[in-house]
Amino acid sequence: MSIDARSKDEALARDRSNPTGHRMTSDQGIPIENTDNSLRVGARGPTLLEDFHFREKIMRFDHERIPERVVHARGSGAHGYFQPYESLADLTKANLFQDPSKKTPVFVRFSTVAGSRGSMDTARDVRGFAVKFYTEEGNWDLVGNNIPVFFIQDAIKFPDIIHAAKPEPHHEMPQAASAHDSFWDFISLMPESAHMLMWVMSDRALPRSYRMMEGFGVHTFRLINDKGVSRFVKFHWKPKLGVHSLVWDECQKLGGKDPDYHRRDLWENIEKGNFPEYELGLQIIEEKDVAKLGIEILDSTKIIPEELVPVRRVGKLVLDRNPTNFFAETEQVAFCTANVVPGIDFTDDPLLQGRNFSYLDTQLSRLGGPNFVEIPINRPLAPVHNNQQDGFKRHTILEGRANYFPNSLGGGCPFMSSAAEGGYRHFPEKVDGEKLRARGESFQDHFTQAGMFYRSMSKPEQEHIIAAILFELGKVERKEVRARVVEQILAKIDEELVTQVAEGLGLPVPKPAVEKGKIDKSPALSIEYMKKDAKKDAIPTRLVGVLVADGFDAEDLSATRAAIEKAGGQMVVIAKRLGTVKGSDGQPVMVDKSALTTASVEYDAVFVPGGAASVAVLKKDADAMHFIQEAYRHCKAIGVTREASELLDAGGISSSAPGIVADAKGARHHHFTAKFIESIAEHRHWMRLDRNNVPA
Ligand code: HDD
Repeated sequence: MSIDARSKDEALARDRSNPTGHRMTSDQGIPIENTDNSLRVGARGPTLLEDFHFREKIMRFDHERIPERVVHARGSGAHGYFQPYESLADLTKANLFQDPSKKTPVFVRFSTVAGSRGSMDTARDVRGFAVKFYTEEGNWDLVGNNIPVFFIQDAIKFPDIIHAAKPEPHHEMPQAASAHDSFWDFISLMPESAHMLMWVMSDRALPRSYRMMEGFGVHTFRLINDKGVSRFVKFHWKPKLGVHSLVWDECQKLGGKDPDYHRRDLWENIEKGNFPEYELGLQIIEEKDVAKLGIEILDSTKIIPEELVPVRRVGKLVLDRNPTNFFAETEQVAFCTANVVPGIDFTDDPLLQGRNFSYLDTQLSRLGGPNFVEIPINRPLAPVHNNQQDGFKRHTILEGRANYFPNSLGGGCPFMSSAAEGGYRHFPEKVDGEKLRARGESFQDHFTQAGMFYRSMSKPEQEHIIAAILFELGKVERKEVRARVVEQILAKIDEELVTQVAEGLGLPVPKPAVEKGKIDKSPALSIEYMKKDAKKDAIPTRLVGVLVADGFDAEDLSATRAAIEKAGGQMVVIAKRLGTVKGSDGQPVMVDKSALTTASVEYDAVFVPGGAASVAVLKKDADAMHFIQEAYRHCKAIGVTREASELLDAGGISSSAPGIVADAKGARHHHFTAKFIESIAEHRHWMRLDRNNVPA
C-alpha cells in the first residue's frame, strides 16, 4: 500500500455528499414535494401523524447534538501532511520517518481545554495540539498541548484537576476561566502543579494564533529502530511563524468582539493559502544517559531544557486544507495516545499510562459506541481486518463465518504478523516490583522547574505572570485560598514573584523558601528570547488596520500598502461607513470594514495616513481615537504619516515611544515603511512604560 499527502482526502471523498444539481429526498431516498408545510387536515387544521417527512425531519433535528468532549470541547481542525527532512531509520523503524520524499496525511485539531464548545477562543488556557498521522502502518496520534508540562503526575488525579478548573458544579460558573475559587483551592493544595501554573499564567496561555504557538508531546516516549534499540524521545512542534502572544486585556475584549478569533484566523489563513507550518523537533535521550540528566523523565511536570538536550528538527507539518464539514471531521475526530505504530512506544509515565485508557474509553459515550473508528475521519488508511464484531452503528459488513482465532474455517485468517512483517511488538522493558499506590522520590521535586521557568522570562514576561496571578487570585473570593497559594506555592518558586503577588493582594509577604535546582535558567523558554533570530523585514500574515476618512493621503496609503504586502502582511481599510472613501487624489478606495464592525484588538498594527481633511475627521471621532489608544495600550506597532501624528498628541501618546513610527514627510520619506515593518515584526512593544496612562 502506498500513501501520499492526498490519500486521506481521496478516502473521505467516498463519503462526501454534495446536493448541487440534486432533488431533495427523505433519508430513504424518496423525493420530497414540499418541505415548508406539514401535512394537515384543511389549511388551518391539525397535523397528521402520517406525515413521515415531518416526523423524520424533526426527529433528525432533535438528535443533532452529541455530548461535547469532557475536556478540549472547543476546537478547530485542519488537514495537511507531514514530511520528514531525512531518513530517521537509525532512530525508529516507523514507516513515516524513513523516506524524505514521503508525505503522510494528517488531521490536526487545536483546542482550548476548560471551556464548552461555544466558549471564546481567547480564554487564558492551555491549547491542545492533537495530530493524527494516517500512516501506512495504521494511525499514530500525537495528542499534545502547547505547554510541555502538565498539572499532575498521575492520571488518577485528572478528574480532580479538571473538576477544579471547570465551572463550579453548583452554579456552573465561570465559563472558560481558571479565575475562580475551586481551581486555585486545588492548586494551593497540589504542589506538583506549580510548574504548569507558571506556564498557564504566562503569555503562552494567550497565543496570538494557533499558527504561532509551539506544540509538545509532553511525555517521554520511546523510539525503537529495526535492531530493537530503544531511545527516549520528547516531541516538539516549532511554528514557522514564530511564537507570539496576545495581551490579557486584548483577549478579554476579543472574547466579545470575536469569540471565534483563533478559529477564524486558522480558517481564513488556510483559505488564503497561508498554510501554517510547524517543524517536528526531537529531543533524544540515550537510555544510558538518563541517570546523568538528573531529571525524572517519567514525570510530566518536568521538561528537559533544550540547553541540556538540543531539539533536532526532523520534518515539517503543513496544514493546507480546511475541513469540508465541521461536525463530520473536527467534532467526530477521536484521538488516542495509545494509537502508536511500530517504532514508537510508551514509557511508564503514569500520566501517559492513564491517558492510554481514557481516550479510548471517552469515545464510547461521546461518539455513541465502540464503532467510532469507522467514522470516516477516524478510519485508518491502512487496511483493517480483525474479529471485532457488531455494536451500535457498525458499518463494515464482515464476510465469512470464522470470526474467532485460531480458525481453520477461514483458512486461519486474518493471521498474525511477526515483528519482521510489521507486527507491533511492545518494547520488552524489564520491570520488577511490588504493587503499591506510591510515587518515587524522584517525583517529589515540584518547585525547581517552576522557578526556572519564571527566572528564564524577560522582565515584561515576568510582569505578565505577576499580573495574571493578581487577576486570577483577585477573582478568588476566599481569602484563605489566596493566602495559601502565596504561602505554600509562590513562596517556594521565586522571591520577587511572591513579594509582588503578596503586595498586590494586600497580604503579608511570606518568608521565601525558594527551592532551586542545578539548572536555574533556560533562555529557550522565553518568547522574547526566541525572537532574537526573527527576521525584521518580514511580517507574514500580519494584519494592519488602516484608519481613513475622505481626504486621506493617497500616496501614503498606496506606498504603505505595497510595502506591507511585499513583506507578507495585509492591510484592512477601516472607515466610518462601508463603500468607498476618497483619497487626496480624488480616487475612491474600497472600505474593507466599517468601524462599527471591527476593533483594534483584531489587528497586529495600526496605520493612519496623513491628509488634513481625513485627520481632522478622525481626531473628532471617538471610535478612531479609541482604536489608536487601545492599540497603543496593547503595545502594538503604530505608523502615522504627515498630519496623522496629531492623532498621537490628541491621544496622549508620545511619538518617541517604543514601536511608534511617525514621519512628518510621508510614507516615502526616510525609510518610513521599512521602520514600520520592523516595528510590526517586533510583534509587541512591551516597554511602553506610560501605556497605563492611555485609556482603552
Ligand atoms: Fe487529554 C482530550 C491533551 C492529559 C483525558 N487531551 C485531549 C485533547 C488534547 C489533550 C489535545 C483533545 C483531543 C481532540 O482534539 O479531540 N491531555 C492532553 C495532554 C495531556 C492530557 C497533552 C497531558 C500531558 N487527558 C490527560 C489525562 C487524561 C486525559 C491525564 C485522563 C486520565 N483528554 C482526555 C479525555 C479527552 C482528552 C477525556 C476528552 C476528549 C477526548 O479525550 O477524546 O479522554
